[in-house]
Amino acid sequence: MSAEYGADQIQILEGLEAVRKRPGMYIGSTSSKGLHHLVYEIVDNAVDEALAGVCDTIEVIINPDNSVTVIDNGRGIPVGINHKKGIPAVEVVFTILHAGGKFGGGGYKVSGGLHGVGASVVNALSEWLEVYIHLDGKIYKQRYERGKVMHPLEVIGETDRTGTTVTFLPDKEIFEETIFDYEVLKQRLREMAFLTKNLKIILKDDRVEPQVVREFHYAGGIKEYVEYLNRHKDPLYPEIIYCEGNKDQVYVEVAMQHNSSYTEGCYSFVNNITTPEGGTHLAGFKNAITKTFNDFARNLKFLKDNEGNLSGEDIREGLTAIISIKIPEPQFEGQTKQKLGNSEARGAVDSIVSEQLTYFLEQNPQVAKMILEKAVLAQRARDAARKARDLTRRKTALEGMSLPGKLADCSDKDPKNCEIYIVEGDSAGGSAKTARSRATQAILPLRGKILNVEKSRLDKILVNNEIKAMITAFGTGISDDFDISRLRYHKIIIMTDADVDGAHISTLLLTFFYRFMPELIKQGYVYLAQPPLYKVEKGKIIKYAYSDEELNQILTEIGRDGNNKIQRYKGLGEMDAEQLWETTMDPERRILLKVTIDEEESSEIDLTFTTLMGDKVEPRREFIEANAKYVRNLDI
Ligand code: 1YM
Repeated sequence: MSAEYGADQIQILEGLEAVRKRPGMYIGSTSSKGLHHLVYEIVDNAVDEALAGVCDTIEVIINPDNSVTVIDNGRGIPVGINHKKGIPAVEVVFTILHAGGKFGGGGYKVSGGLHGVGASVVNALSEWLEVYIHLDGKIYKQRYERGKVMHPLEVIGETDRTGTTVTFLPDKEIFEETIFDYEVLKQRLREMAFLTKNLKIILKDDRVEPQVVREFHYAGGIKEYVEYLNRHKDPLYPEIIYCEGNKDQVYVEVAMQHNSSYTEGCYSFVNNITTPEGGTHLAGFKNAITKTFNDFARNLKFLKDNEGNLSGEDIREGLTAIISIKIPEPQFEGQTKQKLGNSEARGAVDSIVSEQLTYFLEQNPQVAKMILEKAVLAQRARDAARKARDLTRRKTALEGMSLPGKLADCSDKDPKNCEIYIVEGDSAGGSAKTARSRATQAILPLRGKILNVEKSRLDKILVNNEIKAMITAFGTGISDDFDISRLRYHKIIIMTDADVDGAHISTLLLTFFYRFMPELIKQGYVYLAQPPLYKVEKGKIIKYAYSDEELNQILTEIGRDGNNKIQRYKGLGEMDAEQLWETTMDPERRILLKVTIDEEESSEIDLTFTTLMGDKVEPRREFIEANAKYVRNLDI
């Protein structure tokens, strides 16, 4: 071993030591999310091989000890000595921290996203990692522990194939959570497979008997992705519109199809990484479809000469679309670095979509007609909604700000201190009004079920009394008028019975917030109250249990005998005001669940609401059965 090798080793360890000291800087967090990120980093390198056209199958195995194995059939990571560092290239890949992106040119790299820092980071954060390379007829192996090389790269056998296999065990000293979630990996790997036409990704879970195996392989790529996203909806026409092309070094792929719903689901990706905040590629797409459909609307006389253009939103009503581009040097902007900034992407997507969509619509005039008819209806509903809003605005200007009659408001006027409980039913509403702390807690009782916003356009939604009451109470306005700075309460707490009906009402309310006031959820203002399921009494002791496990725990504590009185609460109405305060409303004692949105999974959330609230019964039944264990905790 040369002296230089030793010197390099010291430098290497310092690099990986930095990763171990501040893992969050490299993988975002050390929570479950960061843990799963390790897998994506290794899979990304294999997907790069697929994008280079030299790999068609990737296998991911969760092993019984919670280590993960990733196998590809690409060229194999190079094993020759890297002249700059004096060690095999593969050792460089796993032990030297580089600032994202790989060396060696050519092709598009998946890396370049938020944490595209690669294999060395995974190695640094693993108790151990082993790499096997099948190359030039030989099998090479190297093992590392917490980033340190355990032995020089060695040949351990012969082979007639090429490819790379990596197995790693996440370090328990680093991660709060080291158990992989099969569903989370499944979701992301399926997305990867949709985005990479013809790549076969196999996921195996070896922790369970019998082994669980799923295979994702889509010859149609993003066309099949759109089909999948629309699978519980009614497509407006059978075709998936597809555009593809290259311009200014940007490779563009777009697939889209309208369905009969009123919500838009456009998802954009850059080099296979989701861009929840969009950016230039999404802007180019929106511009292209707005322009193209308005041209058609004029030509086909859907719009009269004296009528204004269809808005982008009208055209995108019910549209499901995937916009996926590949670009050599993506620049990400914005607070979370998830928004594409490259200006050449806007022009490339705009011109490719404009040209190919125009051609498609000329060839399929009946499809053009159906989309335009829907857009015109959307435009009328939007006009009607605006008029209704203007009317209420004028009315409130005349009469002053009049809060809904059912609202029992709090006296404090500083939103930071204030909470509003949205309560199911008048009787529970009554107890809540008695129980509350008047200074800071407002109560808004809702009568019966609120309107299912998934099945209505904005104009219908705005005349619904329960919804109107919420909008005025919150103070924010809705949709285009929405202004979060006018929010009157920084906690919006949904309080419903702990039964199926209660869960349904909560879901209706969450759907409404998610579709029309998403900022409420994104900024963390929405909560679910957790009423207790049981009251246990033994002599003077009274205890409440919020789950079956807790009930068991309490019974063990106080002794299981004939003197225990157990009451199962069926609804909030069964509690008197004092009990409601003690168990569900007292800030010192209550349990609140904060409702959050993971933006990276928004296509799945959309599907959840469609499934729960849409027209089709069968998928809803399947969803509820599959998620029954979550429904009880309202853990949406
Ligand atoms: C299970 C994980 O890492 N596969 C993989 C990685 C590489 C190559 C092939 C590869 C890339 C190139 C040339 C190139 C990597 N090579 C490097 C580096 N699977 C997995 N498969 N030959 C082989 O990009 O030019 C980094 S990753 F830098 F050594 F070339």
